[in-house]
Amino acid sequence: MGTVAGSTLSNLALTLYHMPPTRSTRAVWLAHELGICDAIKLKAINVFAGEHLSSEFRQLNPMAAIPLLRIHDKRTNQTVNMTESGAICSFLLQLVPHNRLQPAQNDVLAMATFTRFCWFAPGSMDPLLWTIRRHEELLPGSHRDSRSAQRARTEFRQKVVRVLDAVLREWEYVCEPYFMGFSCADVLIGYALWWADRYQLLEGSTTLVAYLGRLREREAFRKAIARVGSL
Ligand SMILES: N[C@@H](CCC(=O)N[C@@H](CS)C(=O)NCC(=O)O)C(=O)O
Repeated sequence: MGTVAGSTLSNLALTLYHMPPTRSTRAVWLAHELGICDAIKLKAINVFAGEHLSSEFRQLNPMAAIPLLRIHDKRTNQTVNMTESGAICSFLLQLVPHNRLQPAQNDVLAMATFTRFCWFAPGSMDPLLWTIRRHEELLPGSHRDSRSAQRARTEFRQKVVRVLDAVLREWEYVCEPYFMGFSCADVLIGYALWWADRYQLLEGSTTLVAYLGRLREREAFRKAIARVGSL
């Protein structure tokens, strides 16, 4: 991933609609890891109170979901509304040239591993967790399907946990040994594991429990889950 051509941080006004513990936590966590959180205005939005359903917010994001990053280019006076927590993290990385949270572009195997695990979180973890959330917590009782939730639980334990456990049993972070150390992939996957832990999905893996414990101790993570405004 290169840097965003010519668009240095100082040319941009960034506003992130955020509420912990939703997926906007990924973007805030990464921003703290990159040391750029001061350059992003956090706008609290209470999804539990339905603020994301207002017509004002739907105009910004018709998906009625957070995170939403508003990117205003001061030079052209144009604004883009960016959604998708994974994409926002990828964009933030590009704002900080030579950051230490991603491999160099010409390091092919590291890049392949990094890209795979960055997509693994929103692609293979979030949908299972969202199915559990909908069928165990969000939908009205008569619309819940306990078999769908149960299937998602089984798939998470048998597939996701197995894949991550195999790497982290030997290594400290998910992209190792191709890229040594903590990376943006750990933010994306770590967030999903934090969510999965709420559903007791990590109970079979002392490796993943220990990994999540290490991530939760990071200062950037702790800052990301702190309350915003009155939320
Ligand atoms: N794929 C999107 C999903 C965003 C999403 O669904 N966010 C949830 C919070 S974790 C939300 O705002 N839900 C509001 C709702 O569904 O009513 C992403 O990764 O950013």
